[in-house]
Amino acid sequence: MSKWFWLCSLALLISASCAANAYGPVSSIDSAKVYPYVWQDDPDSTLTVVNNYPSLISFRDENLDGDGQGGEYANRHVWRFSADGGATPFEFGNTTYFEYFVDVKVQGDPAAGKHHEAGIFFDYRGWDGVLMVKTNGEIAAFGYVLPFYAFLDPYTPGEWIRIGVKYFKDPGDGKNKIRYYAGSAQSPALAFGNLEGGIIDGTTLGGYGQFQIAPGVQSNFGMAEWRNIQIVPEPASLLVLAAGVAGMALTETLSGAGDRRLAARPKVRGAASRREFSPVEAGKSPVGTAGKNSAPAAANGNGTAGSSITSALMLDWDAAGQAAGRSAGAAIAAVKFVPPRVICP
Ligand SMILES: [Ca+2]
Ligand SMILES: [Ca+2]
Repeated sequence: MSKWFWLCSLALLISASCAANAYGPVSSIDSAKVYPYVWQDDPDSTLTVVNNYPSLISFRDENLDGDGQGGEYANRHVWRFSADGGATPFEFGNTTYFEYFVDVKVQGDPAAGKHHEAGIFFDYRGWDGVLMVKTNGEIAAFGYVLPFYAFLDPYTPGEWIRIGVKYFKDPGDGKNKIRYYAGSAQSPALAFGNLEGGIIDGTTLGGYGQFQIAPGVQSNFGMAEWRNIQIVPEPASLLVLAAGVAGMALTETLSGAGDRRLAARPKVRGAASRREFSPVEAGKSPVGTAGKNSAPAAANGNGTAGSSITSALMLDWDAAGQAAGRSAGAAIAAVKFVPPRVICP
Protein backbone atom coordinates (compact mmCIF):
# COMPACT_ATOMS: atom_id res chain seq x y z
CA MET A 1 0.00 0.00 0.00
CA SER A 2 1.24 3.46 -0.75
CA LYS A 3 1.63 6.09 1.86
CA TRP A 4 -1.18 7.94 0.15
CA PHE A 5 -3.53 5.15 1.04
CA TRP A 6 -2.68 5.43 4.70
CA LEU A 7 -2.72 9.19 4.73
CA CYS A 8 -6.14 9.24 3.11
CA SER A 9 -7.35 6.54 5.47
CA LEU A 10 -6.42 8.65 8.44
CA ALA A 11 -8.04 11.69 6.88
CA LEU A 12 -11.21 9.68 6.38
CA LEU A 13 -11.18 8.50 9.96
CA ILE A 14 -10.85 12.04 11.19
CA SER A 15 -13.55 13.36 8.90
CA ALA A 16 -15.85 10.51 9.89
CA SER A 17 -15.47 11.35 13.54
CA CYS A 18 -16.17 14.99 12.73
CA ALA A 19 -19.31 14.00 10.84
CA ALA A 20 -20.60 12.18 13.91
CA ASN A 21 -20.28 15.38 15.85
CA ALA A 22 -22.80 17.06 13.60
CA TYR A 23 -25.44 15.28 15.64
CA GLY A 24 -23.84 15.91 18.95
CA PRO A 25 -22.07 13.33 21.01
CA VAL A 26 -24.07 10.51 22.51
CA SER A 27 -22.36 11.38 25.76
CA SER A 28 -24.38 14.61 25.88
CA ILE A 29 -27.63 12.71 26.44
CA ASP A 30 -28.88 13.65 29.88
CA SER A 31 -32.61 13.02 29.99
CA ALA A 32 -35.72 11.62 28.37
CA LYS A 33 -38.71 13.37 26.84
CA VAL A 34 -42.08 11.63 27.13
CA TYR A 35 -44.65 11.54 24.31
CA PRO A 36 -47.89 10.10 25.70
CA TYR A 37 -50.70 8.82 23.48
CA VAL A 38 -48.74 8.65 20.23
CA TRP A 39 -51.45 6.13 19.44
CA GLN A 40 -54.67 6.88 21.23
CA ASP A 41 -57.31 4.35 20.32
CA ASP A 42 -58.49 4.68 23.91
CA PRO A 43 -57.92 8.35 24.74
CA ASP A 44 -59.90 8.17 28.01
CA SER A 45 -57.68 5.53 29.59
CA THR A 46 -55.82 6.33 32.81
CA LEU A 47 -52.13 6.84 32.13
CA THR A 48 -49.51 7.17 34.86
CA VAL A 49 -46.04 8.21 33.75
CA VAL A 50 -42.86 8.08 35.79
CA ASN A 51 -39.76 9.68 34.30
CA ASN A 52 -36.74 9.34 36.54
CA TYR A 53 -34.21 8.97 33.74
CA PRO A 54 -31.87 7.14 33.73
CA SER A 55 -32.87 5.01 36.72
CA LEU A 56 -36.53 4.41 35.86
CA ILE A 57 -39.18 5.30 33.32
CA SER A 58 -42.61 3.68 33.37
CA PHE A 59 -45.98 3.91 31.64
CA ARG A 60 -48.99 2.35 33.33
CA ASP A 61 -52.12 2.56 31.22
CA GLU A 62 -55.37 1.47 32.92
CA ASN A 63 -59.03 1.25 31.94
CA LEU A 64 -58.01 0.08 28.50
CA ASP A 65 -61.57 -0.78 27.57
CA GLY A 66 -61.78 1.41 24.50
CA ASP A 67 -63.85 4.52 24.03
CA GLY A 68 -66.47 3.09 21.73
CA GLN A 69 -65.41 4.99 18.65
CA GLY A 70 -62.78 4.93 15.95
CA GLY A 71 -59.98 2.41 16.20
CA GLU A 72 -59.90 0.16 19.23
CA TYR A 73 -56.57 -1.55 18.71
CA ALA A 74 -53.99 -0.06 21.07
CA ASN A 75 -52.54 2.90 22.89
CA ARG A 76 -48.88 3.65 22.41
CA HIS A 77 -46.69 5.91 24.53
CA VAL A 78 -43.10 6.84 23.71
CA TRP A 79 -40.07 8.41 25.31
CA ARG A 80 -37.01 9.68 23.53
CA PHE A 81 -33.47 10.51 24.60
CA SER A 82 -32.78 14.20 25.07
CA ALA A 83 -29.59 16.19 25.55
CA ASP A 84 -31.21 19.37 26.86
CA GLY A 85 -33.03 18.29 29.97
CA GLY A 86 -36.01 16.87 28.11
CA ALA A 87 -36.85 19.95 26.03
CA THR A 88 -36.12 18.38 22.65
CA PRO A 89 -35.27 14.89 21.43
CA PHE A 90 -31.67 13.96 20.70
CA GLU A 91 -31.07 13.19 17.03
CA PHE A 92 -28.75 10.48 15.77
CA GLY A 93 -26.85 10.62 12.52
CA ASN A 94 -25.74 7.83 10.25
CA THR A 95 -22.35 7.72 11.98
CA THR A 96 -23.55 8.33 15.54
CA TYR A 97 -22.39 4.96 16.79
CA PHE A 98 -23.65 3.85 20.16
CA GLU A 99 -24.48 1.09 22.56
CA TYR A 100 -27.82 1.28 24.33
CA PHE A 101 -28.78 -1.18 27.03
CA VAL A 102 -31.76 -1.15 29.36
CA ASP A 103 -33.69 -3.44 31.68
CA VAL A 104 -37.25 -3.67 30.45
CA LYS A 105 -40.43 -5.23 31.80
CA VAL A 106 -43.94 -5.40 30.40
CA GLN A 107 -47.08 -6.82 31.92
CA GLY A 108 -50.82 -6.53 31.64
CA ASP A 109 -54.19 -8.03 32.35
CA PRO A 110 -53.91 -11.63 31.15
CA ALA A 111 -57.63 -12.19 31.58
CA ALA A 112 -58.36 -9.76 28.79
CA GLY A 113 -56.50 -11.92 26.29
CA LYS A 114 -54.71 -8.90 24.88
CA HIS A 115 -51.00 -8.44 24.50
CA HIS A 116 -48.76 -5.61 25.45
CA GLU A 117 -45.30 -4.60 24.28
CA ALA A 118 -42.37 -2.59 25.52
CA GLY A 119 -38.86 -2.04 24.32
CA ILE A 120 -36.42 0.08 22.39
CA PHE A 121 -37.88 2.54 19.93
CA PHE A 122 -36.37 4.08 16.77
CA ASP A 123 -38.17 6.78 14.86
CA TYR A 124 -37.49 8.85 11.81
CA ARG A 125 -40.36 11.25 11.16
CA GLY A 126 -42.99 8.67 11.97
CA TRP A 127 -41.20 5.72 10.42
CA ASP A 128 -40.61 3.63 13.50
CA GLY A 129 -38.91 0.40 14.43
CA VAL A 130 -38.54 -1.52 17.64
CA LEU A 131 -36.72 -4.14 19.61
CA MET A 132 -39.68 -5.38 21.58
CA VAL A 133 -40.55 -7.78 24.32
CA LYS A 134 -44.19 -8.80 24.33
CA THR A 135 -46.49 -10.44 26.83
CA ASN A 136 -47.04 -13.34 24.41
CA GLY A 137 -43.34 -14.18 24.82
CA GLU A 138 -42.01 -12.69 21.59
CA ILE A 139 -38.70 -10.87 21.51
CA ALA A 140 -38.01 -9.40 18.10
CA ALA A 141 -36.64 -6.44 16.18
CA PHE A 142 -38.38 -5.07 13.12
CA GLY A 143 -39.59 -1.94 11.37
CA TYR A 144 -37.84 1.27 10.26
CA VAL A 145 -34.49 0.39 8.65
CA LEU A 146 -33.83 -2.31 11.24
CA PRO A 147 -32.81 -5.73 9.99
CA PHE A 148 -35.43 -8.21 11.22
CA TYR A 149 -34.42 -10.53 14.00
CA ALA A 150 -36.39 -12.79 16.35
CA PHE A 151 -34.89 -14.29 19.49
CA LEU A 152 -35.58 -17.95 20.18
CA ASP A 153 -35.90 -17.83 23.96
CA PRO A 154 -39.29 -16.50 25.00
CA TYR A 155 -39.93 -13.54 27.25
CA THR A 156 -41.76 -14.13 30.51
CA PRO A 157 -44.32 -11.35 31.11
CA GLY A 158 -43.72 -9.34 34.25
CA GLU A 159 -40.03 -10.18 34.48
CA TRP A 160 -37.09 -7.90 33.93
CA ILE A 161 -34.88 -8.62 30.95
CA ARG A 162 -31.89 -6.61 29.81
CA ILE A 163 -32.05 -5.80 26.15
CA GLY A 164 -29.82 -3.69 23.99
CA VAL A 165 -28.63 -2.58 20.60
CA LYS A 166 -25.14 -1.84 19.41
CA TYR A 167 -24.80 0.30 16.29
CA PHE A 168 -21.31 0.31 14.87
CA LYS A 169 -19.13 0.40 11.82
CA ASP A 170 -17.79 -3.03 11.04
CA PRO A 171 -14.09 -2.56 10.37
CA GLY A 172 -14.08 -5.77 8.38
CA ASP A 173 -16.16 -4.48 5.51
CA GLY A 174 -16.74 -0.83 6.38
CA LYS A 175 -20.51 -1.29 6.71
CA ASN A 176 -22.70 0.04 9.46
CA LYS A 177 -24.20 -2.83 11.41
CA ILE A 178 -26.42 -3.50 14.36
CA ARG A 179 -26.45 -6.21 16.94
CA TYR A 180 -29.41 -6.92 19.18
CA TYR A 181 -29.21 -8.26 22.71
CA ALA A 182 -31.81 -9.92 24.94
CA GLY A 183 -30.85 -11.56 28.21
CA SER A 184 -27.83 -13.74 27.52
CA ALA A 185 -28.55 -14.00 23.81
CA GLN A 186 -27.43 -11.78 20.99
CA SER A 187 -27.99 -11.58 17.27
CA PRO A 188 -25.25 -11.70 14.68
CA ALA A 189 -23.97 -8.35 13.45
CA LEU A 190 -26.59 -7.44 10.87
CA ALA A 191 -26.13 -5.09 7.94
CA PHE A 192 -28.78 -2.65 6.77
CA GLY A 193 -30.64 -2.83 3.49
CA ASN A 194 -31.61 0.84 3.12
CA LEU A 195 -29.91 3.30 0.82
CA GLU A 196 -28.30 5.14 3.72
CA GLY A 197 -26.77 1.87 4.89
CA GLY A 198 -27.88 2.36 8.47
CA ILE A 199 -29.54 4.90 10.68
CA ILE A 200 -30.96 7.89 8.83
CA ASP A 201 -29.73 11.32 9.87
CA GLY A 202 -32.23 12.83 12.27
CA THR A 203 -33.45 9.59 13.80
CA THR A 204 -34.55 9.59 17.43
CA LEU A 205 -34.24 6.76 19.89
CA GLY A 206 -35.79 5.79 23.18
CA GLY A 207 -38.50 3.46 24.41
CA TYR A 208 -42.14 2.62 23.76
CA GLY A 209 -45.02 0.91 25.49
CA GLN A 210 -47.89 -0.40 23.40
CA PHE A 211 -51.00 -1.73 25.07
CA GLN A 212 -53.85 -3.47 23.31
CA ILE A 213 -57.39 -2.45 24.08
CA ALA A 214 -60.01 -4.97 25.24
CA PRO A 215 -63.33 -3.30 24.41
CA GLY A 216 -65.63 -3.35 27.40
CA VAL A 217 -63.07 -4.92 29.77
CA GLN A 218 -62.41 -2.16 32.27
CA SER A 219 -59.80 -4.17 34.17
CA ASN A 220 -57.56 -4.33 31.12
CA PHE A 221 -54.27 -2.56 31.65
CA GLY A 222 -50.72 -2.55 30.42
CA MET A 223 -47.52 -1.45 32.08
CA ALA A 224 -44.07 -0.93 30.59
CA GLU A 225 -40.96 -0.16 32.63
CA TRP A 226 -37.34 0.69 31.85
CA ARG A 227 -34.58 0.88 34.40
CA ASN A 228 -30.80 1.23 34.37
CA ILE A 229 -30.89 3.03 31.06
CA GLN A 230 -27.39 3.23 29.61
CA ILE A 231 -26.36 4.71 26.31
CA VAL A 232 -22.74 5.35 25.43
CA PRO A 233 -20.74 6.03 22.27
CA GLU A 234 -19.83 2.82 20.52
CA PRO A 235 -16.29 2.23 21.82
CA ALA A 236 -14.72 0.97 18.62
CA SER A 237 -15.29 4.29 16.91
CA LEU A 238 -13.43 6.09 19.66
CA LEU A 239 -10.61 3.61 19.71
CA VAL A 240 -10.14 3.83 15.97
CA LEU A 241 -9.68 7.56 16.28
CA ALA A 242 -7.38 7.20 19.26
CA ALA A 243 -5.33 4.64 17.40
CA GLY A 244 -5.09 6.80 14.33
CA VAL A 245 -3.93 9.77 16.34
CA ALA A 246 -1.61 8.41 18.94
CA GLY A 247 -2.86 5.55 21.07
CA MET A 248 -1.34 2.49 19.50
CA ALA A 249 1.87 4.25 18.60
CA LEU A 250 2.46 4.82 22.27
CA THR A 251 2.22 1.29 23.48
CA GLU A 252 5.81 0.27 23.27
CA THR A 253 7.10 3.70 24.17
CA LEU A 254 5.28 3.53 27.46
CA SER A 255 6.68 0.12 28.21
CA GLY A 256 10.18 1.44 27.81
CA ALA A 257 10.99 -0.95 25.01
CA GLY A 258 13.28 1.47 23.29
CA ASP A 259 13.56 1.07 19.57
CA ARG A 260 10.99 -1.68 19.50
CA ARG A 261 8.41 1.06 19.61
CA LEU A 262 9.11 1.74 15.99
CA ALA A 263 8.66 -1.88 15.10
CA ALA A 264 5.38 -2.03 16.98
CA ARG A 265 4.13 1.10 15.35
CA PRO A 266 0.49 0.61 14.52
CA LYS A 267 -0.90 0.40 11.11
CA VAL A 268 -4.14 2.23 10.59
CA ARG A 269 -5.45 -1.03 9.29
CA GLY A 270 -4.53 -2.67 12.57
CA ALA A 271 -6.97 -0.47 14.37
CA ALA A 272 -9.69 -1.23 11.89
CA SER A 273 -9.27 -4.97 12.07
CA ARG A 274 -9.99 -5.22 15.75
CA ARG A 275 -13.05 -6.99 16.88
CA GLU A 276 -15.84 -5.09 18.56
CA PHE A 277 -15.50 -3.99 22.13
CA SER A 278 -18.04 -4.32 24.85
CA PRO A 279 -18.56 -1.53 27.37
CA VAL A 280 -16.65 -3.59 29.88
CA GLU A 281 -13.72 -4.02 27.56
CA ALA A 282 -13.83 -0.35 26.75
CA GLY A 283 -13.12 0.32 30.38
CA LYS A 284 -9.66 -1.13 30.00
CA SER A 285 -6.69 0.94 29.07
CA PRO A 286 -7.12 1.97 25.45
CA VAL A 287 -3.38 1.76 24.99
CA GLY A 288 -3.12 -1.76 26.27
CA THR A 289 -6.23 -2.92 24.49
CA ALA A 290 -5.13 -1.59 21.18
CA GLY A 291 -1.71 -3.08 21.63
CA LYS A 292 -3.14 -6.57 21.72
CA ASN A 293 -3.94 -6.35 18.08
CA SER A 294 -1.28 -4.05 16.83
CA ALA A 295 1.12 -5.22 14.21
CA PRO A 296 3.65 -7.75 15.45
CA ALA A 297 7.10 -6.58 16.28
CA ALA A 298 8.89 -5.94 13.06
CA ALA A 299 12.58 -5.66 13.64
CA ASN A 300 12.64 -6.60 10.02
CA GLY A 301 11.50 -3.12 9.16
CA ASN A 302 7.99 -4.20 8.32
CA GLY A 303 6.40 -1.31 10.14
CA THR A 304 6.73 1.17 7.36
CA ALA A 305 3.13 1.55 6.38
CA GLY A 306 1.85 4.89 7.48
CA SER A 307 5.25 5.85 8.75
CA SER A 308 4.95 9.38 7.48
CA ILE A 309 2.00 9.84 9.78
CA THR A 310 3.09 8.00 12.85
CA SER A 311 6.66 9.21 12.77
CA ALA A 312 5.50 12.75 13.09
CA LEU A 313 3.18 11.78 15.88
CA MET A 314 5.85 9.82 17.62
CA LEU A 315 8.06 12.87 17.82
CA ASP A 316 5.41 14.86 19.58
CA TRP A 317 4.56 11.91 21.71
CA ASP A 318 8.10 11.28 22.81
CA ALA A 319 8.62 14.85 23.84
CA ALA A 320 5.30 15.04 25.61
CA GLY A 321 5.66 11.62 27.17
CA GLN A 322 9.06 12.35 28.59
CA ALA A 323 7.93 15.70 29.88
CA ALA A 324 5.05 14.00 31.61
CA GLY A 325 7.22 11.35 33.15
CA ARG A 326 5.76 8.65 30.90
CA SER A 327 2.49 8.69 32.73
CA ALA A 328 0.02 7.31 30.25
CA GLY A 329 -2.89 9.53 31.12
CA ALA A 330 -0.91 12.69 31.49
CA ALA A 331 1.09 12.04 28.37
CA ILE A 332 -1.95 11.41 26.23
CA ALA A 333 -3.41 14.66 27.41
CA ALA A 334 -0.20 16.39 26.50
CA VAL A 335 0.13 15.02 23.00
CA LYS A 336 -0.09 17.72 20.43
CA PHE A 337 -1.68 16.48 17.27
CA VAL A 338 -1.06 18.48 14.14
CA PRO A 339 -3.34 17.19 11.39
CA PRO A 340 -1.29 16.24 8.36
CA ARG A 341 -1.94 18.24 5.25
CA VAL A 342 -3.34 15.56 3.06
CA ILE A 343 -4.10 15.99 -0.58
CA CYS A 344 -5.45 12.78 -1.96
CA PRO A 345 -4.20 12.06 -5.46
CA1 LIG B 1 -61.16 4.28 20.04
CA1 LIG C 1 -61.50 3.69 27.88
